[in-house]
Amino acid sequence: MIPHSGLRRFALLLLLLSLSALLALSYACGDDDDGGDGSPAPTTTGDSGDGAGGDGQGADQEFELTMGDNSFEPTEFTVGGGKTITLRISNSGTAIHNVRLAGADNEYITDDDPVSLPTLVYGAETAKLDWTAPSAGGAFDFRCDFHPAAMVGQIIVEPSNEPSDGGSEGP
Ligand SMILES: [Cu+2]
Repeated sequence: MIPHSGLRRFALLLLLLSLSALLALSYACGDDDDGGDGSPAPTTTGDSGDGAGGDGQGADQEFELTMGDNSFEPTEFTVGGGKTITLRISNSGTAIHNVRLAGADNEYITDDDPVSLPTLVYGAETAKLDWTAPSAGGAFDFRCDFHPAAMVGQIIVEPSNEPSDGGSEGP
């Protein structure tokens, strides 16, 4: 009988050779364009949470503001200076409204205007508006940008007695 082991060994050797050739080839290729396609790291991972932006974690004072077609109810709020306030807005009408607060400079369409979120409040929808009332106090206008003649109001901020630099709440 002729042993087949010699043939088998030859075949194995061939296989090994071709394998190593393949390896060398792929290694060379991979060396060429390193980092080209080898890093499919997705940069936009989905942490698109809904809570971004400090949603409702306890303003000092909260108020309800109802919109109609076309009016606000109420049209005046009194808040404390230096307090964080949240307006809970609901549109009981059918038209689109919003709330724009004139901000600390009491001028509309400036950088310090807080605007309702979302900025367009559709009929039967709700929104909110966050603001930190200036410690110095004053009267600050708000309006609906779509109906600036009919839908206006004011936030009266009472001056804060607390020292502006301190966190002490002495009597
Ligand atoms: Cu309006």
